[in-house]
Amino acid sequence: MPEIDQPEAPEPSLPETPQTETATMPAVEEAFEEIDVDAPLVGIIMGSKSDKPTMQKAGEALHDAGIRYEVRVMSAHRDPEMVREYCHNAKMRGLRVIIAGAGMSAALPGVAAAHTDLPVIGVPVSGKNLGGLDALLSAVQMPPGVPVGCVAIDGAKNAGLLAARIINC
Ligand code: RP5
Repeated sequence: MPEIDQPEAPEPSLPETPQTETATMPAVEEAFEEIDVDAPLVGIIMGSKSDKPTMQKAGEALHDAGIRYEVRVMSAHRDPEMVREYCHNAKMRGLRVIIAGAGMSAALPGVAAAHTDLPVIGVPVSGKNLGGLDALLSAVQMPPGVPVGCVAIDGAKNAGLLAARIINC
């Protein structure tokens, strides 16, 4: 095929950037650097590593809903200071919901709710004794003023789905 001579295109001229815009760019970049777009929206906490197989279902539900989450092991009784600090800072860090799972009458959901005004969803984890009834009562029978939403014993999947609904409201 014969080559067709193209008329030489004129050099594209860049629009002049106003001085003010150039001057403010570093400030804008700095502001954007401070926004962590990957920050988690849900904190999944649990009283022991032994709760992980049960609590994993909450993470799977959030993953399927496209909601970022983080997972931490902290016991209301063994690490009370860590729980206090985590829940106290949760809202400021951008978390919107806390899912707290614990077995026995470990009280993690209630202790979490005592240190944050974020919605706390309790997951009673079944243990070797009492089939999880102890954990269920410790989450569901909270005294007035310290609300904990409680799903079924080992109901971590519903906790994840409920957290997703709260976030998508
Ligand atoms: C609770 O005690 C935990 O949430 C766990 O379900 C239960 C037993 O903990 P481990 O002895 O397995 O660490 O605090």
